[in-house]
Amino acid sequence: MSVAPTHRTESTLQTACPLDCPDACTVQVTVRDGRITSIDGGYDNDVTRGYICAKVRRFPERVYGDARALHPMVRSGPKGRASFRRVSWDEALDSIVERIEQARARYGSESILPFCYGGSNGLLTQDAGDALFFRRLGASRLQRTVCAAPTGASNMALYGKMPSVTYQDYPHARLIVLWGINPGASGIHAAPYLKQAQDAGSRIVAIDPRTTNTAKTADLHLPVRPGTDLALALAVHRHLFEEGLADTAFLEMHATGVERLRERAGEWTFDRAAEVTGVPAADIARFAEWFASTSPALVRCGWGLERNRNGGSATLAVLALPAVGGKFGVRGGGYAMSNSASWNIARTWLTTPEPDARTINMNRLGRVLTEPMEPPVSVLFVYNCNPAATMPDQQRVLRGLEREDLFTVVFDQVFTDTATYADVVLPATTFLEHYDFARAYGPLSLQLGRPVIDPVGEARSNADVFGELIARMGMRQEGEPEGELEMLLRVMDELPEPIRRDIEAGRAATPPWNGAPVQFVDVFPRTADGKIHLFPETLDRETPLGLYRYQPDPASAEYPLALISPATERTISSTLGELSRPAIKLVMHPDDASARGLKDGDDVRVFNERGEMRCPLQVGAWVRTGTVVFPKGVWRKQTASSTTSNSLVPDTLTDFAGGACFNDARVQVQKV
Ligand SMILES: Nc1nc2c(c(=O)[nH]1)N[C@H]1C(S)=C(S)[C@@H](COP(=O)(O)OP(=O)(O)OC[C@H]3O[C@@H](n4cnc5c(=O)[nH]c(N)nc54)[C@H](O)[C@@H]3O)O[C@H]1N2
Ligand SMILES: Nc1nc2c(c(=O)[nH]1)N[C@H]1C(S)=C(S)[C@@H](COP(=O)(O)OP(=O)(O)OC[C@H]3O[C@@H](n4cnc5c(=O)[nH]c(N)nc54)[C@H](O)[C@@H]3O)O[C@H]1N2
Ligand SMILES: [Mo]
Repeated sequence: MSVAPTHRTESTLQTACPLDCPDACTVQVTVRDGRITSIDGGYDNDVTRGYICAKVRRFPERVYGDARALHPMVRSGPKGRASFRRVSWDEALDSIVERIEQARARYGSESILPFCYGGSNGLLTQDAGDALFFRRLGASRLQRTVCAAPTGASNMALYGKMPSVTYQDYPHARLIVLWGINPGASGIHAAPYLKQAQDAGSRIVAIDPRTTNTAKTADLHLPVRPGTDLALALAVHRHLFEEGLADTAFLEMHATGVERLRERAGEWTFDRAAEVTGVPAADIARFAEWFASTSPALVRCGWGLERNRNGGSATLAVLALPAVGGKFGVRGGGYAMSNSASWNIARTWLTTPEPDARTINMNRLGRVLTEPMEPPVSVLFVYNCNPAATMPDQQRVLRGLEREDLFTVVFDQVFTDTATYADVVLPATTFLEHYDFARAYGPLSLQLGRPVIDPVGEARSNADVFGELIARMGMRQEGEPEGELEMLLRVMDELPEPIRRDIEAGRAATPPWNGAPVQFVDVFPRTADGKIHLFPETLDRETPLGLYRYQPDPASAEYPLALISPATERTISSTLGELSRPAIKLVMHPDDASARGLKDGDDVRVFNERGEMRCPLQVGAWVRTGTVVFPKGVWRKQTASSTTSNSLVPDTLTDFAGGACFNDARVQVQKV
């Protein structure tokens, strides 16, 4: 199907960005003679307002860059050396089907492991044909826990993931708590709303070990030690309960587990929290007093606080604050968390039950591939994901990918670090070459993304490729959509009427409540009994020490520094990591640097018992002492050691929900 104008012409076409970001921008793409020349923000979207982030403005460099996967390839040399020969789609898919059949015959279907996560948030590119294919095969089920597992489980247990406050309502708040989130990089369209709020007299509190640009402009910055947010949140709860500031009338009507939470918060005086978090007790007290006395107050919970051993209880305690403080029921009050589950978009053909299969936690990929397992994983099918760069315990992951007896398929747009280890590489279209539905999770919107150019090379979309694999394996069932266009039409058919009309008219559709629901006015907890569960018993049973119990810092005398790896404006996870950029540096506080005789610009070795990474050092006071920073999403080619921060990250799991503990890496740093 050709979509691009074939005559010599220039046109500006509108589509939507489906990358894993809360904003889901409307974008305008200029296409000249069938080639993209530029991409920028669209205007048909109140939140995008004509601008987009710098990284997506560079997206044409990905579409036409040297790293682009243009044709199917099969391995022609030793594993991990990136030597490939070009083959036809037929040959590539035949070899995949053959290896899948062999694996099933020899070990059973559970020896096949699909591996996917954040490549695309669209409704056609994930959890669609891919889910049908792997479920029907009876493949192992992937627990997709690398991100948002603790925040998601907390939001679900407390509130049944009730829709939360959207960007548009931030200006109504009089106190905004930015907890472990850096909107300046990870969702830039929140910025104007935050500024508007501050201009209207709202206070902003930033809780982050780094002095980000957002923290710099905040009225109060609490630079907590990584992994200690639980102590801080419980100290605020204690203050509310002890000082008679908890909204007991509201809690009595709407919440369960109040006493259990109150009891576990009991030991967390401001002094004790100060000791653990490294934040002065007076600042904690100021925060607690502001929170208690201000309405509307909004807790904007991010993801930075979940990526550690206390991530479950910490996000639970943080998200519970608006309930205990009685902050619901007014516009701008309550909490803001991912809104991706806010509206039920049916994809009915996907819900047919399939046979059960074992589950595998993706954060343990290295172990899964290298330790004995019954049956072993013998086919790994990677798509929408770059695990060699993004999963914990990188060295172990790489050792697993090196296994000669492992058959690895990598279906991607570019030759990622993971593709280096592939047996078959399948070229994928980008969002500028296929249809998809982009769902925002900061604001609430749904848009149809359309191809603005023909597929580059022989790239094909997920929907088409998984559709074809289903057909080739003889697993197609009557009446289900096959391939991208049929799936697109089916989703459209199943959309509720007003939303569908907006989408057909090319607009960003907002769900009910005009896209800005007020919690406890327009929306209520979606838990089974409609209550808020402040002490979810099932999570308590799952948690080794029990809920709300602080697990101490894993630092040792040998490895005293906490290494965190936040999002940057350069990449989205590791997507766009192939593009050129200045040398990537480890950031360290001046006191920590001088204690080690290090100075700005030194080449350093960052190491622990798991591995090491070499890179230049940047000395700066915008990170707290005891903490060092190296960005997430870095590709191996970008460091002197061909390893990234993930080589130092343990594959331990969060206290509940099996999340990744990226920020529990503890390291030492030396001059090379
Ligand atoms: N530009 C850009 N945008 C992105 C992404 C990207 O890679 N690049 N990624 C997307 C994805 S997948 C996600 S999940 C979101 C993530 O978006 P954010 O929630 O903003 O996630 P992070 O960057 O992981 O962490 C946010 C902040 O938490 C701080 N932090 C680290 N550890 C702790 C801690 O223990 N406690 C507290 N309070 N703060 C801590 C970090 O210093 C960082 O400034 O952004 C999405 N948007
Ligand atoms: N050290 C450290 N590591 C981290 C984190 C951290 O905080 N610290 N954070 C983590 C977080 S928040 C997340 S969400 C994960 C994300 O980790 P991943 O899921 O690995 O996400 P990406 O790195 O964005 O890789 C997605 C890949 O999907 C491809 N892709 C995009 N669209 C399509 C498509 O339509 N079809 C196909 N077949 N492929 C497509 C992209 O080209 C890209 O290579 O990383 C985690 N890694
Ligand atoms: Mo993420």
